[in-house]
Amino acid sequence: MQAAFGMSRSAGSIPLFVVVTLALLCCSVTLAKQRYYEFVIQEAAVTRLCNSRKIMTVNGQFPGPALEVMEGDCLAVKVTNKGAYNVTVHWHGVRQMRTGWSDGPEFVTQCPIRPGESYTYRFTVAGQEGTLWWHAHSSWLRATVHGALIIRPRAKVPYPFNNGKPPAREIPIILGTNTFFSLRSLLMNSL
Ligand SMILES: [Cu+2]
Repeated sequence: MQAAFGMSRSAGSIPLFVVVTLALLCCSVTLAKQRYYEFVIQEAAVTRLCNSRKIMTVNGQFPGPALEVMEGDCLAVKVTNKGAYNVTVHWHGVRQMRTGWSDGPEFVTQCPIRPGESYTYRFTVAGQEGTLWWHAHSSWLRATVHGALIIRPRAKVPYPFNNGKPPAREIPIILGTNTFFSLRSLLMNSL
């Protein structure tokens, strides 16, 4: 033991604990993925029940894009605001471990993203599996700026239901309210 310790401290050699730590780090890095997304907040024409109107969207989609990740993944989401209003994005239900500045409530953990500007949210989904959602955390914008965040178990980890097997079929369902009028004008008129 002493000899091994003595060897590890000799010039040019690497201490054993450093090798073990690096090996463990490499393992966790290979299991977890870095995932990058771009959200462009922009107005887009959307048709529902034969009625078209312009609403704020992410990438022109309503609901916005569903993000599919695995537990342990690191996410980076660059949000660019091409709309006319301040906005932030909240990752509903995600435990922000030491990344509170990526949680999203405007004026609580960050200043809003102003029109023409962008902000990159960086966080890890750790110790969580299931379907959450993300949404604008800015007044009426949350009514149309939202989407699913699907967190699957990491490779070789059983699902927490269905005897550990993946479900035969998945259909993300997002409940929302469709209006035929401008939510912004409704809000402005009610103040
Ligand atoms: Cu929320």
